[in-house]
Amino acid sequence: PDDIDRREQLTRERIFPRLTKSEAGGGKKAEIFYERLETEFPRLFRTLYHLYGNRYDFYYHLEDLLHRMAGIYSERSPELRARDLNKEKNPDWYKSEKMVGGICYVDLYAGDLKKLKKKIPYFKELGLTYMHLMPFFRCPEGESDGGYAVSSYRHVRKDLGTMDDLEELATAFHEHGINLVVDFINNHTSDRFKWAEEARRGDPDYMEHYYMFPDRTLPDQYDQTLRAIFPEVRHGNFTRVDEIDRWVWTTFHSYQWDLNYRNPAVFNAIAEELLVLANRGVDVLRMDAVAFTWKKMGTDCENLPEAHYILQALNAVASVVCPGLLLKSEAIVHPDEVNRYIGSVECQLSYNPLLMALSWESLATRETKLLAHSMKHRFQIDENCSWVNYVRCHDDIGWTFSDEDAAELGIHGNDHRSFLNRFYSGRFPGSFARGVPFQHNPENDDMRICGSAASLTGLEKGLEDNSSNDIDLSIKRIEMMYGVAYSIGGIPLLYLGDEWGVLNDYSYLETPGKVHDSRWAHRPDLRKGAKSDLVVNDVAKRLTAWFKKMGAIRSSEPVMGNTITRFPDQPDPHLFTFLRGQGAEKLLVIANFSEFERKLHNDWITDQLHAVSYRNLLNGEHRSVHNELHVDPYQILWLKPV
Ligand code: OTU
Repeated sequence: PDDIDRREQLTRERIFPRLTKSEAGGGKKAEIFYERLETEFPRLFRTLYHLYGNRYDFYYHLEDLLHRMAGIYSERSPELRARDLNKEKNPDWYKSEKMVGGICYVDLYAGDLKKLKKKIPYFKELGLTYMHLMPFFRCPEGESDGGYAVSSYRHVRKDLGTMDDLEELATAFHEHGINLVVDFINNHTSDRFKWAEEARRGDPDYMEHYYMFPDRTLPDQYDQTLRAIFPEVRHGNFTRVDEIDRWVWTTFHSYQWDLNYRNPAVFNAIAEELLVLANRGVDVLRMDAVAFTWKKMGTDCENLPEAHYILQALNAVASVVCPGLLLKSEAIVHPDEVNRYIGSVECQLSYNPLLMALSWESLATRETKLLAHSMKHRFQIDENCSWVNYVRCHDDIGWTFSDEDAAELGIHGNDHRSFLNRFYSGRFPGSFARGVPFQHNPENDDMRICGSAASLTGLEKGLEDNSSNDIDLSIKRIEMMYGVAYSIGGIPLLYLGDEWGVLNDYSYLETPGKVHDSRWAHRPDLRKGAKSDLVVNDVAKRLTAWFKKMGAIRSSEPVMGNTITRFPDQPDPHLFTFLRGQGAEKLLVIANFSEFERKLHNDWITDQLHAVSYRNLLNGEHRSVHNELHVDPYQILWLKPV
């Protein structure tokens, strides 16, 4: 056997006898734990060995981790263990057509966790079975990066409720067939997290939980090759901690301290937080900022191999203690890198930032070639994994398409980004968008775009100009873009508020702690629901009906679930088309990204569907293939052979 096999075997022989049945809950319960551990140990050992095998205390930390896993497993409720078993028996559950996602802020959407529970009937009307609640954990008062600076995973922010409320909500969600999705922000903690507080007091063990430097020598060297994530906020990636005379690594804001994963104690501590949280009833953890967890001098410290090992090790840990739990990666980086986080032993789910960005790109150019070309060779992922397809979310839109893909079509990546930024910030002649620039970097003129779906698709401008035609086009753009996300394959994600066509909220400009972060333009207070000042009644009615319809159709069409997606060549430059399924179970989606009526030749449609008549599921229209198919401006068709 090669070296690593032997080391794994020896480690097993040495450590396993030191674990007891009783610490894993005893009896049959413990047996299940140890069976899973037997199966998953090889990959757990290998990933941790890659990360920490050269540390003098590797075996100590490995044993410590296994004890913690057993202990937390012993506390896992019978209900959640039954849920695990059920999901193990139906490993494709998240690929089902029944999966429809929604996201919202607990405070901005409902007020608190208890009130959010009352929204379940509405979620069900929309067909939602996957609810992502934005971070609701304890965080510093004042600025907290919208909750992404966590001060404790064991406490809910006071005004939002308690951990018991969270558990109650999870149980209620489960009773109604809804999976609970929660953020796990493990690249950094807030500077008020217990570990950071101890570090600031000078405790050497906790100082090693973070990257600390006595002076600027190393920080200056690192800074040479690091990207500025929030260049409008500050320069450099390090923050001074006066109390201990140190510089700490802070990729994002100065109050978000990056965790030092070179220290195995950090891995164990984070794994414990993850498992304890999972025991509250979370079904999916959205792994925040996965690209940044490992640092290496001379690199941009993004997407390093060790960042993958960390996720793989966490995946292995979860698969022993709470195998029902899925990890979803949030990697808003180059598409090659996005896809590397996806795998059944890493993250089973991933945001699809490329589909998101290129949908907006096509909407601006009215041409779908970059979208179609990119999807053709990048959409296909591990068959055990699934995309989460979104149009808008709480973050900015970054143009993270591949320059190589663009160049193949004669598009210059950076010039094109600059065009898109001008288009979506409303500075390009004829633009319908009312977006807000985000993190403009004067050094390279880079920026990202904020704004609600409605404002970015022209509703805000249409209302300003009092143009019912423009208002109508905006609604159609929203319907069409979400229509793609709902049908392309994977879990669609509705950013709640978009189903009312909520406009940009400019009140952040008068709010201390928000004024420098234009992402608040698309994070409005939605507690008044469709009666909010940012919502136009008729628009909301039309859009809500559309989302309910899409949810219902999707959930009842197995072809929308666990089937393949293909992107056959298609002649019209304004249409984006794809084909779901195989054999008799097929669906052809045609989306018009332009305000021009398009015609599609029947031969092409027959070639795809192998049928002479078909029905558009979205409006019930039957057609026979004997003349050209007319596609209205911004129309989307879900065509099923009949
Ligand atoms: C994530 O996003 C979150 O989604 C943001 O809301 C947080 O502010 C941030 O992490 C820090 O926790 O910079 O603008 O390239 O784009 O991880 C969004 C990846 C972000 C980053 C992404 C990050």
